[in-house]
Amino acid sequence: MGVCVKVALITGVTGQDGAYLAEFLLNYGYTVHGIKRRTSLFNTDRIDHLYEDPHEPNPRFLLHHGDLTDSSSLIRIIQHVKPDEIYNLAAQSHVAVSFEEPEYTANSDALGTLRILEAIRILGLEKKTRFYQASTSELYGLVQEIPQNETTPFYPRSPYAVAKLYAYWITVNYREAYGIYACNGILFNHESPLRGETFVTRKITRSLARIKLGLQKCLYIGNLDAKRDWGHARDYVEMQWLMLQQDEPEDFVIATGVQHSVRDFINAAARELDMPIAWRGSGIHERGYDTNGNVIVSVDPRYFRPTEVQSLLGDATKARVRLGWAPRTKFADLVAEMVREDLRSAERDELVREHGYETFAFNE
Ligand code: NDP
Ligand code: GDR
Repeated sequence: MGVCVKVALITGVTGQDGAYLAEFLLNYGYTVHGIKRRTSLFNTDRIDHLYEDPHEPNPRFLLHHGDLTDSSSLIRIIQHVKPDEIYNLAAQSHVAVSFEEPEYTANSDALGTLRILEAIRILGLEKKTRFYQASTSELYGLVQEIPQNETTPFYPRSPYAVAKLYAYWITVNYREAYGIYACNGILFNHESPLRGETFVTRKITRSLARIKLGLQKCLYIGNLDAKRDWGHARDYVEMQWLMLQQDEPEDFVIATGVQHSVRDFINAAARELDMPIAWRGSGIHERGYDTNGNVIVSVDPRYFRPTEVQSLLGDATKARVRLGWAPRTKFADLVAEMVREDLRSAERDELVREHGYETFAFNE
């Protein structure tokens, strides 16, 4: 692509969106810096293909250790990198986990955003550095309008969503108070083969692929009737970039405008695997059976949330009209791609097992 001398800093570069965005920006000619957490095992699987040996001259992809809960690391990195654009994608992003770790979620997702905005200010980068905040459709929570757009009232329903509500408003406030070019992308659910294994879509495609090959017996699932507007992460990271290329900073909803239930997703993935499911029972007794009468899907109330977001459907008209953006990937293609990739990795595990080695996979 075209010649670009811009420098971007991505927090959460080791996550699903971080990986797609880093690849997108590198293809565009950016120098990309990423912040990763110190972990006891390597956590760079999603970006290993982008790795450049830092000993080589002029690497364009560089990683730094840092954490959203640690101002010192954020200030030091931002001072060193002096980025033209910061994409704040890092977060404790699992809604169910946020009920178990509410304080940590608030620290990283709410205060972490403030720490970055303050670093921009402390370092005098208000006029240089543009800031993207990964806001979320979870802000709408207990939905008060269908579909949801930029003016729909918020009603967060989890510690995660409440933390993200703070992050949303502190981004707006620093834009208005200090003239920072700061935007919220209110993104609806977006998935991919790189999606974390405990989010519902990936859990479904991974489990059904493993069940198909006899590596797992059953998919234990929570609320089958929850409805989401699911898009592809690859399409959505383009919008994150586009939002920072405008004359004036604004907030945008990004969504497909099409809604499916968790049950629809399971049925679609099972169809891809030629493994039709017959449903019987209801509520916590609902089960899905294969053609031999084996239970392969079972509702487990352990996965219910104390407060649930039952239904989300986005209206991305503003992004379409103002930025010329439209999602490219259809629901069926998203499901097919995720199933295909998870079947490949299940086949790898099957091979390993055939050669006498044990494989182990968490079933969460
Ligand atoms: P992931 O969970 O895949 O990635 C989150 C990233 O944040 C990982 O790199 C993770 O590191 C990092 N991280 C977590 N906590 C910290 C911390 N304290 N300090 C530094 N880094 C941290 O999320 P996604 O890529 O799916 O989402 C990206 C962002 O967009 C998140 O903020 C999410 O809340 C938001 N969002 C996501 C949507 C979606 O549908 N995917 C929709 C709307 C918003 P590690 O790899 O070490 O765990
Ligand atoms: P969500 O995504 O909470 O929308 O947050 P998730 O895939 O976790 O849940 C979607 C819906 O499926 C229901 N569900 C289950 N969810 C999980 N994880 N595991 C299950 O077994 C299960 N069974 C049913 C959930 O109750 C829910 O209704 C995601 C994250 O990426 C956030 O960071 C992001 O902000 C929002 O999407 C938009």
